[in-house]
Amino acid sequence: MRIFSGIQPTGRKHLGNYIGAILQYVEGQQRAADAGDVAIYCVVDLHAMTVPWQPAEMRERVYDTAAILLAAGLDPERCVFIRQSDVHEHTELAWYMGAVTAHGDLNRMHQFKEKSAKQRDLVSADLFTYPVLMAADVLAYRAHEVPVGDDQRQHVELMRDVAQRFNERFGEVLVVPELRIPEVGARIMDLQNPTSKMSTTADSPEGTVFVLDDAKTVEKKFKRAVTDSDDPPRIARDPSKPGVSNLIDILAAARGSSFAEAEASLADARGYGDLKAATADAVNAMLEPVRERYTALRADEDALEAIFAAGAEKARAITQPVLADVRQAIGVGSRG
Ligand code: AQP
Repeated sequence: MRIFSGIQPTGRKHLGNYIGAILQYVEGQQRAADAGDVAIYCVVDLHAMTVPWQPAEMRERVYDTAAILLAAGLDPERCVFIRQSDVHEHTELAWYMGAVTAHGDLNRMHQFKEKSAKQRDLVSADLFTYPVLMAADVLAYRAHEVPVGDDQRQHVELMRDVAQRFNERFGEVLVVPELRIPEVGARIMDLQNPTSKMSTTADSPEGTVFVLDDAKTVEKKFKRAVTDSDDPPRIARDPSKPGVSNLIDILAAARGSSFAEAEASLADARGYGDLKAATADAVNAMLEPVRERYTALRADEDALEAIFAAGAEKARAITQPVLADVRQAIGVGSRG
């Protein structure tokens, strides 16, 4: 059982990224190893080029993200940890996958619609074909499982269609991967606007909790979280109570418990203040050790580069034979 997932390089990974993706990565590296296989995790710098970026900052943000992931518990000895641009098979396979991707399907992608609407100068072709590169990222490893948050559901469905179409036309060369969304915390919402997902680009500094926020800032953001005005308060997951439901989800994910356990633990709460305080405490308990480890890891860029170099070598040992099979199947390159 092989796992692949990618994460964008920003220094400001938020609680949604942490709960929806990073916690799953840490759990997945052991599960893959127990099954005699491997998990591959990738900092996707090429995806970060689909919207305006600063060349001087790109590497810095990659190091920031790498240090957050390692601080969270990724172990480069137990998983394959790479920077996307180091493994050229991703981009080569993206070209081949483009040949079996329908333009109309790309046009339907919600993320393209949302992100293209925000661009002032240029809506790049790369923003449009982003899901093709994402498909190639996964398919190059014949991964079986893609752990992501709920917002990536449509992209993973597209990658499954692409793999199926390729296999129907050229033979069973690629593995059709499965989506894996966490049971608790698949969609963490903005604390100030709990009907929108917590997001890097939402420009909601008070509603977004960053992994590297200090404990006081985390407390303050939860204290100000939008909940409800009903009296007496009702601490329950309910579609009519998005703010309260979101806090219960975060509390459960941060404690590693079920929703029901998180709700039950607040049965004697006097008001939403107790829910906010309990959630802030649980989040700080989860993130404090990560913040501590981050500082030491981020300080040593040479060590981070060495980890990427070793990861790329392990990655290529998997991707090169897959690319050779793909080239053979589609009739490009030498006879082999
Ligand atoms: N709010 C969320 N709840 C649960 N999971 C989430 N993810 C993102 N937001 C939430 C998951 O995090 C992983 C990495 O996402 P990314 O590489 O897209 O990183 P990002 O660009 O920093 O994340 P955002 O906030 O999703 O960006 P924008 O602002 O562009 O929308 C993915 O598995 C994702 O599902």
